[in-house]
Amino acid sequence: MTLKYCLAALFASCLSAQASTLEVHVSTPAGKSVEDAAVVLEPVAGIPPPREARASIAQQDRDFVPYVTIVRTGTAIDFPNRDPLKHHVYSFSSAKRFEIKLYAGKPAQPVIFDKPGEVALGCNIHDWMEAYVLVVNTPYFAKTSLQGRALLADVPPGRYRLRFWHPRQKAEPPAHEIEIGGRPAKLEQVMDVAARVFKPRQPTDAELY
Ligand SMILES: [Cu+2]
Repeated sequence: MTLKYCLAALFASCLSAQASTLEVHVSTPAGKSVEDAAVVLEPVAGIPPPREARASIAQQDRDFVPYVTIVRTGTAIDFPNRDPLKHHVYSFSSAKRFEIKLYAGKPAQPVIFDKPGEVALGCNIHDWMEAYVLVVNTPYFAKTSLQGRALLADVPPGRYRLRFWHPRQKAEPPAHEIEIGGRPAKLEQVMDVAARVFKPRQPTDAELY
């Protein structure tokens, strides 16, 4: 095989893959950028085989970090406690019911998020702590930044169901099918999202709860 042939074959295989990017900007009806929205592309045909995935949601300064996490079904999530006090993380959501009882440091076992759906997290000790996990059946997803932008990279060409989700959405925008081709695509999405209301925090007491 000559070098020239090799390069030609490599070029052809790149062309056949033609992975592309989708950039989305999410804003409210009033035109304000929406942070923490999930942008999800579900392949209409042929979901790629699952791969082992790991994520982390920390407990830091008596809050969850980050506020929103998007993972693929089957992902193992660690809940490291970075505070010098104990947390007690739980969820009553049907997509994942669990609790990690009063603990410090990093629990030995991660929690496996094995069902698609939305999971609301709380802490038994600190009532104001809240965070969300969206579990999706696809490897193609992204979360919007403070500027309301999400970038989905390396998406293979094909037809996808595009859906949006936000923990404080007033209504989930209807999902619709789009075609991802060989070229980068951009689109705008409007989502009506309520402002975040922070529950009052208690001062740290001497018992370090
Ligand atoms: Cu806590």
